[in-house]
Amino acid sequence: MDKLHRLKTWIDKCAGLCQPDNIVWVDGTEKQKKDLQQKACATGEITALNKKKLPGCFLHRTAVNDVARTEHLTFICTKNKRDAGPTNNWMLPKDAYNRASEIFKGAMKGRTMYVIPFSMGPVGSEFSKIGVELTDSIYVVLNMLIMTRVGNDVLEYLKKIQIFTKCLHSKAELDISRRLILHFPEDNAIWSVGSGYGGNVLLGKKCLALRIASAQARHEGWLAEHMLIMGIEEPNGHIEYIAAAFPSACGKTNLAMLIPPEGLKSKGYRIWTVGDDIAWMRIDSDGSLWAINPEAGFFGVGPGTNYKTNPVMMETIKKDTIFTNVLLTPDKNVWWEGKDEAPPAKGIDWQGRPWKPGTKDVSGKEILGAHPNSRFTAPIANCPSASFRLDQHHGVPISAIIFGGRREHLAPLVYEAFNWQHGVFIGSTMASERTAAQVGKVGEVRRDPMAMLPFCGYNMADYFRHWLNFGKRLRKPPKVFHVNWFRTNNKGKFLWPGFGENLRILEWILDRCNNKTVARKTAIGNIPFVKDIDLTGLRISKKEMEQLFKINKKDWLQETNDIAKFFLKFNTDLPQELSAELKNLIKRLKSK
Ligand code: GTP
Ligand code: SPV
Ligand code: MN
Repeated sequence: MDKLHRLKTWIDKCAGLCQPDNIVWVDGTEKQKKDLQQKACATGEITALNKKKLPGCFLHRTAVNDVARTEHLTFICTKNKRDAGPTNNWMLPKDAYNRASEIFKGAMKGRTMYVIPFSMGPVGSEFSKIGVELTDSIYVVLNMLIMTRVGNDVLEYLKKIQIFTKCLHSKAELDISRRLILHFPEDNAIWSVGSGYGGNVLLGKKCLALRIASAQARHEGWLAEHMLIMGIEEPNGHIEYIAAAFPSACGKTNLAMLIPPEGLKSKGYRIWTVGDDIAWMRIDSDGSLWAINPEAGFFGVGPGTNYKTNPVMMETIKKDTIFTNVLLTPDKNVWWEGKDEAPPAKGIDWQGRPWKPGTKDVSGKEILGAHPNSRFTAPIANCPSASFRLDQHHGVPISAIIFGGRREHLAPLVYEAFNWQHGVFIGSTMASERTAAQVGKVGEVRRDPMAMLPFCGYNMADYFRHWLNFGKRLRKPPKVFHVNWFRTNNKGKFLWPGFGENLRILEWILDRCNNKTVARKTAIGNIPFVKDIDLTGLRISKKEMEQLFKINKKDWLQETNDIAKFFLKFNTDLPQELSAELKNLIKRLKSK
């Protein structure tokens, strides 16, 4: 019996629907990768960049209306609507398959269907999951080769376990009115059609590793989270690992590879990057929390990335990187707003049009060279701070969980939850100003529990319950914190310098985890005494530090109204522990 029989039957069925001219299996070899790069260059799907300055690098431009995740076209398809919950778009599986089949039908005529067997996590690890993506986009193949572990060893492992997520993708006509991103947790399947943008089409990432995996994790007793993982090593060799959830484009990548600031250099810290976007976390036999990064690459935001904000990433993307929707310079280099060097005198913008600095559109607004959500795809192996434990099957032990978001005025620089349950409450009430990573109005505050609003593959009330129960199974739950790097003064300027300087806050967080420092209890949680934050070498006034930690009770009471409104969505499904936490918060805010 052919041990790949199930896989091949499914491929045949999908080929019958999409009608590709031929089918090519992706084997993960360098030779095949080079051939595909050449082929995609020949059709203009990608452009080879300057071989001296950016060896092995390419540029791709997406369609103009296909530059970010389209959450309104993303669905969780379950038999019962309740299982998708009030925060997800829902479709009946039967209807979803029918609607998408109409678009998939014959969509690959004249094209090749690529079969990509991939592993999220080290091949063969208990933590890992296998997927197979079928796609008609070489861009997707080349990205998946960077972002996941692809190749014949995956197929060999699949022969043993026989379980995989069925991922079907076609660009079809790249028509936004015929675009659907569908998740079938009950069938372990994903169908994505009509898009060519990262989060919509690299199906191992948000679709599998978060939406499908979160639903699996609930049943299997683990957590699939939108979190970075990093290690902080002290000179004595001791490494503490933390996991942090910030919404899209709120600083995960930057934190995961920070460079210690000048003033803390003498302390000799070294940072290890384990992951910048997704964490899969389990309770091990020792009763503590262990995490792996299921990905093998970064899909990072270009604009704002430079040698000052993120030198480690600048080193990482020097070779073997795919750039999407950035500006192309005449010498076949790339540029984006906020890169180190001044804009080139001329170039080709992200839409493929001639561009000069200061070019304005008809309404007089400046035209950007790179799209605000332009990205690069680079292998973790290129990263100078890549953790030596990336391929270890058990991952790393987690000491602290950090939530965070962009809040101009409300949230202090850092505060600590009183306990696990309060920590889950803090995570469940997170909110952030919207960024360019998703289609919608930038800047608008939206509630984004655990940074998972767009990525939770099941009813979020059940997700909160899962988090609450999870803590009870941990022998010593990690401490939970909330950070806000984005508070501004009355002139709209960031109060906190951020980036590498954030290590000063991580230092306090770890001191709290190791009972090395005391904190000040406030209505919202424990906050630092300013003297306990090492500010050596940082020019920040006492007044600014006070502003960063100011808790405005009136604003917070206003916030509790918004939280109550959000909780109402879940009706009686909301765990009673969370409404109790809200009540207590209001009581604390109203006292004194
Ligand atoms: P996704 O890939 O969308 O999940 O984003 P991310 O959470 O990894 O965000 P990333 O690190 O790419 O940062 C997004 C934007 O926030 C960039 O423009 C950064 O320059 C900016 N940023 C990151 N960290 C800080 C910080 O500490 N302070 C300030 N002010 N900006 C920051
Ligand atoms: C995000 O938006 O959170 C990303 C980019 O990490 S994407 O893969 O497009 O979702
Ligand atoms: Mn992300």
